[in-house]
Amino acid sequence: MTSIRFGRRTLLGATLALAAAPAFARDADDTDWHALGDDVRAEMRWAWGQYRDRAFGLDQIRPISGGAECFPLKAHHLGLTLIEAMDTLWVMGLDAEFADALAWTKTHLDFAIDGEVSVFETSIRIVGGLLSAHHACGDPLLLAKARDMADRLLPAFATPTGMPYRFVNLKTGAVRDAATNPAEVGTFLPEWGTLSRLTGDPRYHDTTKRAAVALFDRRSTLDLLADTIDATTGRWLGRRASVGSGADSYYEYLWDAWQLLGDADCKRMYDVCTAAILRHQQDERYGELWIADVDFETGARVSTEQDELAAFYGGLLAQGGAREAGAAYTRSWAGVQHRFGILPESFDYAAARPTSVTNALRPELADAAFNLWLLDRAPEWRRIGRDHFHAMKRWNRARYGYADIADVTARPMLQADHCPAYWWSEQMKYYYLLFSDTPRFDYADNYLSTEGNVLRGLRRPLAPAIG
Ligand code: IFL
Repeated sequence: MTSIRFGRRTLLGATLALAAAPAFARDADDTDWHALGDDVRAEMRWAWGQYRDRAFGLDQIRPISGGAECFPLKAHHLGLTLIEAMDTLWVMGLDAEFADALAWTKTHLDFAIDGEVSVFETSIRIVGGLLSAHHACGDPLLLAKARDMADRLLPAFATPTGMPYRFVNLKTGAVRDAATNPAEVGTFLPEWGTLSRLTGDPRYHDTTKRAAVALFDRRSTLDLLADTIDATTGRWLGRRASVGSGADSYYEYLWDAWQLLGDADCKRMYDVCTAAILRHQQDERYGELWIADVDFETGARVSTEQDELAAFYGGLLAQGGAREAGAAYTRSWAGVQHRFGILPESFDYAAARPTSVTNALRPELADAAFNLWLLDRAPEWRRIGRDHFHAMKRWNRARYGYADIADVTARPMLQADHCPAYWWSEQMKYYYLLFSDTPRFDYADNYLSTEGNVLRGLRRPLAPAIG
């Protein structure tokens, strides 16, 4: 893998940029990290209390009005927040709250609904959430429910290429939408490989690996993937190579299949894709590293806009061995955080301005900071996570929970009445693990999915509070 080198001019640029950054970016590290971890736990407990009182068993609470909304089905609740929250509650030692969620899941969870869901979203959130809760407490019913859901998603993979349709009906198995993207083709193996390991049924692993390989086999001569593809014909429908929306977790899961399942094919595919991304997409400006969108066949730059979703990518690069590039990319995003407080949904690094000013309560920068910290324990990553948490507490906290931001450039920031269920599974867990040094987590040997679900590394207490 290649890594970037900084010249004198860019180093000078970086120094000037640092000098212009707000004072808190350079604070000496006098933070009481464990007290901060306690604060994260207290916020989780408070938000859970709001959800329990107003929306228990519903998919997502509306944090400003106290109402609720459905997701991933359109007109039926599956208790998504509860499923996403479970392993976070567990790792925080919120055992009574975990027990409530578990009891609801065992009594009420039913997937035999005549409605369609996104295969990708439902897998990372529901299959993954149930598997991580199973990892926490060992209850066999959680595994059975995860398997039931995977069985309902399986018909989507019955295409000539093995790449899945985007939507499937949970009851009838009817499928829709063959025009898909790398993330929705290849973000399955860690959860589905775990399912195969736990059930002894190889279909889950084999089906989802076939899909990931089918996409890789269609890479360009530059070893780049484009952003849209037809799952039935295998023909590319777009030309843009990106690490942002629609592509991001494809690369993450190639690495993760190696990390969690020891899959050497996936490691090789990850290395090939990453070498190409670093060769063709790195763009160094003003002492910052960005990953440009390029044409997948020519390598020509097509955009200097970055999705906020790509902010996770520095953590992945570092995990995969490109530590210097991963750290530099994460610092670029941290600079945007220092400037706006909360990252805008997309940002043009050449123009140094947001191209979308919303933020859907996103976890990606905290995710990268956590992964970098796991690798080297450098305090700078904890400080990025701390600033992310403090800004969230300041701007996203609403009457009944945490809310999206409609405009990160407004002061005060404008909130939106939405709390995505990933909030319960992702940043709250990343912050807590980053600050608390909890004995419930194995910091040396662990695996967190793209949704923050812990599939390896939960440590059960000697005398479990939960049976
Ligand atoms: O569902 C979340 C997950 O991290 C993902 N994409 C986006 C969501 C969070 O922003 O893979």
